[in-house]
Amino acid sequence: MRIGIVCYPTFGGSGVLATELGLALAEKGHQVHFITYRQPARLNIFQENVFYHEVCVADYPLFEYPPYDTALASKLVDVARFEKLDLLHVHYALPHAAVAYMAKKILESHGMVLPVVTTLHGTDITVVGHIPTFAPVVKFSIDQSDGVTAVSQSLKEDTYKLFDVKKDIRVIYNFVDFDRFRKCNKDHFKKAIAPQGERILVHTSNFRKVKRVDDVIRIFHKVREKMPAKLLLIGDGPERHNIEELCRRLSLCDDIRFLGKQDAVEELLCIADLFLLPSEHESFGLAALEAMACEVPVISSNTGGLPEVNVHGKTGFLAPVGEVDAMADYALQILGSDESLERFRRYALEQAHKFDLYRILPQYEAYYEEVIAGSMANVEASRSGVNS
Ligand code: GMT
Repeated sequence: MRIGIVCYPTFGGSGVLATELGLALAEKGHQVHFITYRQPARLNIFQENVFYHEVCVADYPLFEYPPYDTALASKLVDVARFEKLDLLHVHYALPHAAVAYMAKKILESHGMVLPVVTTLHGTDITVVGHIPTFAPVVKFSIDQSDGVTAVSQSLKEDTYKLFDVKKDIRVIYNFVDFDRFRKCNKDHFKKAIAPQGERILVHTSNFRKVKRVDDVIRIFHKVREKMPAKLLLIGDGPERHNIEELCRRLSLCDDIRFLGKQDAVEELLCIADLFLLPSEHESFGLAALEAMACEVPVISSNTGGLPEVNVHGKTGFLAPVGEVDAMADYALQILGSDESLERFRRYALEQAHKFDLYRILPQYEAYYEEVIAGSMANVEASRSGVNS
């Protein structure tokens, strides 16, 4: 199959997932074309069957806002026609689903049918997508997609709640690649970070408000009062400055390392004892799943799709958003003894296996086939309608 993939090429979960999906599809023999404004962060190795098409937005003095959507639509038309794409898979509804719809309509005028699958990732629905500035376009373009998937049951339900969409939404969970995310020996890292054998807590995110990184610091503060511990913060984003200020105010700087954006997150997860994800919204929590694959238990909020990933009392604990005290108590419960930590580690790994790439990938392939068949059937039906 020849598949076009559109995503945000940044370190955000949707871009990571889209890139990993494309690479895995290519490995299975599909031809995959990434169409983005920058090379996706994880598209950093040569792979046969993988092609990259950069979207360039021409500048012009009149443009206060360069028209990226138009540039992307034009690129999609060009790539779809030249590479004879069988299907376009866009990740994150905003603006990708609307742009895909425009490209599809232009291609129809050239006599080409391009089925479009839209994957909803989270904030495109729960945070930014449903504000009045964007909602009518997001709703319309979801309904116009030939196939729509959501990364959790909770996100599917939120989509129906927040938008009056008619489309049947298929849940296909996010996945983890165990070839990459698995327990490994990085004792030299561990010694450098926690020379006295302190417990290591980790948080990864894009440091946006929705991640509540300040709660991460407050949880760590409470844990740190009861046991020697270190905190690794991986990622970067708008809240970074405020978080640094908070660390200083709480005199935690010696025990917290800001590591910035890291390519080899898995190597750091290998030395972690606990992962913290106290987000305000989280449709799935890919970062938590990657931690669990490396046998790291998770303390998270109980929002969105997190309860579908993190199992309370087994793979970690969940608490309502903002309940820092409860989260810290749970953290201490897990970290309190080697025996309890090992038990949580085992369950975390077992649960992560349910989201193994090799279980999820065939679901996408089957769905693509289904959507293509449906589109073809619609074309046949409208042709015979015209002829009859
Ligand atoms: O907010 C982010 O972390 C980025 C965002 C994205 O789309 O890049 O992540 C969303 O998609 C991820 C991949 O499907 C999910 O694992 C995250 O839970 C989701 N984030 C939120 O819902 C806040």
